[in-house]
Amino acid sequence: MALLVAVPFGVQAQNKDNFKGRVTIPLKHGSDHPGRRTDEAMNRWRSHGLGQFIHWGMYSITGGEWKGKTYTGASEWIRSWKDMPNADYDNLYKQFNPKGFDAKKWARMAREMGAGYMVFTTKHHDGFCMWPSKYTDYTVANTPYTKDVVKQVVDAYTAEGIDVHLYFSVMDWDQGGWLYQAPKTDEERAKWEGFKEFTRNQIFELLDNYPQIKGLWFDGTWDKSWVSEYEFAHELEREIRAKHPNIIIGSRYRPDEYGNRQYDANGDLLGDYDQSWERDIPTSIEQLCGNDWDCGMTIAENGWGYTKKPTSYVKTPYELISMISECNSMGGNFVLNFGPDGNGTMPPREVHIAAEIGRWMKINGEAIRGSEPVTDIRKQGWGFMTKKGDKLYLHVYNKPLNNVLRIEFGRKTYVPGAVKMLGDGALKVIDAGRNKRNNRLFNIHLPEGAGADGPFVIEMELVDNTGENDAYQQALT
Ligand code: FHN
Repeated sequence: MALLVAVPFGVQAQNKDNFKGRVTIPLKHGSDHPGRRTDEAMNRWRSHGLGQFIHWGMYSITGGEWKGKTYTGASEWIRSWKDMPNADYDNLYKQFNPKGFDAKKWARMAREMGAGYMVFTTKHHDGFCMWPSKYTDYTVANTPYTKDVVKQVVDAYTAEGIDVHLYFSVMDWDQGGWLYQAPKTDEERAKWEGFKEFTRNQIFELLDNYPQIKGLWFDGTWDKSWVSEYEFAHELEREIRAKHPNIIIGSRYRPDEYGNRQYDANGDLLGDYDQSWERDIPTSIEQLCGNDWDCGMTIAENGWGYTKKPTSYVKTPYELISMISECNSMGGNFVLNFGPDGNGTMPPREVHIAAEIGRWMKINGEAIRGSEPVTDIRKQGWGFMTKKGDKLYLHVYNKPLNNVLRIEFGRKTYVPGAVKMLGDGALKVIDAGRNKRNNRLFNIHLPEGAGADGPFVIEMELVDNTGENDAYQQALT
């Protein structure tokens, strides 16, 4: 039975680190579906395992530099830098004529990398629209390029079998109506109402123009102005879902009536998946409270748009591949961001990373795509686990020095059937007895050169052992 308690305005939600649903308070604008969506569209999203994010806009022209100075913040935020005059930024679109842009080439690269879906920035915080929106002049139609970028991306990726989700920033620095605080004066209220209508129109324009998209990826929803619009945002979400019933919308989109974002006041997820793991990976699956989630990751330390010279550490393919395994071992999708330059060209360092990930995914992708997390086998130090049906996948990142990999199964759970290395041959497994908990231990003997080429995956058939009766007779201690 629901326990009714009065919660003052401003009460914070139990967040993802806290216990979920300790008390239940009546919410008009809380989660619409506590628990995971299990329809076909959501099952498909969940099965992707790996996605691609692309940030492309007018900030890609500057690439983190202006008039010989380097901006050390996230390059797509350069307009907010003191050394970048707004007027200069706002006129960049007059130069936008990306001769190197070939959406089909990007889509092939993403497919080769093993991405099942992609997220594309239709409009970032600067308000520039990469599609010819009829609700503003600040669009690609008014650049020398003139052509609809979003359409080319949607068509090219869809043709490669890659699902497209459209990124849309609600915060819009170009529109005079955008506010950071809730409107206070009549004049502000009038402008704000106009802005809300503009936002609604643009979202429906995207749905009308590109009906084949699978999701909307909202951003820029953190300011008080939007957070106080829980009712409007909820109603808009209902309208979006009525128009596009299977659409996938993350937890960043709308708050509840107490101002909670991502999770409502009852600790239930606001949206179809947890979008709060940006550039971050949970330390345990328990933190996710059973929710779907994704991890959007930058290649550099931070910054999503093109950077001529990265001012921070650039992750290696090895590190990124390990994140793919790690996220999937906890049931999440890993979405790696790419930032093409103003000419539409992918930076060679990012092309290299995509190719290296693709090389790994070609051999090991079956341990990622459609995989599920493993919750009934103890996590072990050599890496991560995923599973699919009766197949267990051991993602090995820390190869034991003796070339013998140990796996421990709980008593009356499983024993290994056939074991092989993906992309290679069968492996010898030795029954290594039981430990004091009467759990079963098995030693997998690795070939000499295992790991020379990077992380590898072992596929193990799981054989049911629930009927096992024998147990080691313990001495009393
Ligand atoms: O401010 C943006 C940032 O530029 C980037 O677009 C990321 C992508 O998830 N979202 C915001 C920060 O959370």
